[in-house]
Amino acid sequence: MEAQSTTGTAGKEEVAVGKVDWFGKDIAPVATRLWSEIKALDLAEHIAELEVLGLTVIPPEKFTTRDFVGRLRSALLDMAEIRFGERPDLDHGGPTEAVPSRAVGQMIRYVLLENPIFEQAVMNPAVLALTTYMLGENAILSTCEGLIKPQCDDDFFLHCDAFFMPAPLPMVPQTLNLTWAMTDYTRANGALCYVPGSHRYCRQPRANEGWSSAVPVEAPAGSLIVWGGNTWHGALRRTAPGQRLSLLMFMMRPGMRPQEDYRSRVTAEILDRNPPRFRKLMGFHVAYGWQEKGPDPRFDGGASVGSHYWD
Ligand SMILES: O=C(O)CCC(=O)C(=O)O
Ligand SMILES: [Fe+2]
Repeated sequence: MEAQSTTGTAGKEEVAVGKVDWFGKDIAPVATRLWSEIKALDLAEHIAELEVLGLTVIPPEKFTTRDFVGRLRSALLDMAEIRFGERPDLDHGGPTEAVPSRAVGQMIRYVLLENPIFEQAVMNPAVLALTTYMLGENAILSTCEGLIKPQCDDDFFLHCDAFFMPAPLPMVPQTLNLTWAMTDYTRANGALCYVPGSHRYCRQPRANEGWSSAVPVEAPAGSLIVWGGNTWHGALRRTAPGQRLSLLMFMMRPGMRPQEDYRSRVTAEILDRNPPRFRKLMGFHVAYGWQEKGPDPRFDGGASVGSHYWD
């Protein structure tokens, strides 16, 4: 079908066909490219689970290797040792025994720029394809952090990751959590839990609401657990000895404010060794935050901006 004018105002020069304004981008090529990626990576069933249930688990053999997961786990343990002065003992507990909020565990913050393996984790093709499907090609990385969870007495409360957003939340997700399990997720190990279908409520749960229909997410080490920003989730208390370890990658739409600031500290070397999508994850296409001089010309002042679902 031939492209139509977007102005339609009689007597005015109409926008020329082929000359695309920011908000009139053609979605078809993006959708077609995304579908090819989804098929090639065998993710269609996971997309369906995200739509119907609000959460999906990608088994390790579908998107990674045992070797990569082993190296990622060691890199996270290295970071914990650097930050907390002692290497966590995943089998018997360890330094996180002292964390104030044991129900959620201890975060190992801002690890992305410390080891290239974390860059490779966020650039994993399945991570990117699911991010594009849920948040578009312009999504940014908000956090890349480790989480160590020790034995604890309390469940971690149900919530959805739509922070600073009042209800009703948009049905289209605004954030995406991709949690890479580094140890087995079982009930006794303090697994994540979630309420199937809850993403359709488009609001936070009220206090204690949802627990009667929450289900544990049991998954072997190496799995990628993915849920959108509307899905109600929490975590079960860990009754088994030892600690749960995971890598949390949290993505958001580009107009939102990332929790971890990478753009001011990512080096040219790191940018150069990664494909262009990495620059976007760091937010280099978002000029927001300008001062008297307006948008910094080093940033893309709008050419990347689109209004479509998969922009
Ligand atoms: O991994 C968990 O136990 C839950 C953490 C959480 O709420 C999150 O990553 O958004
Ligand atoms: Fe959460």
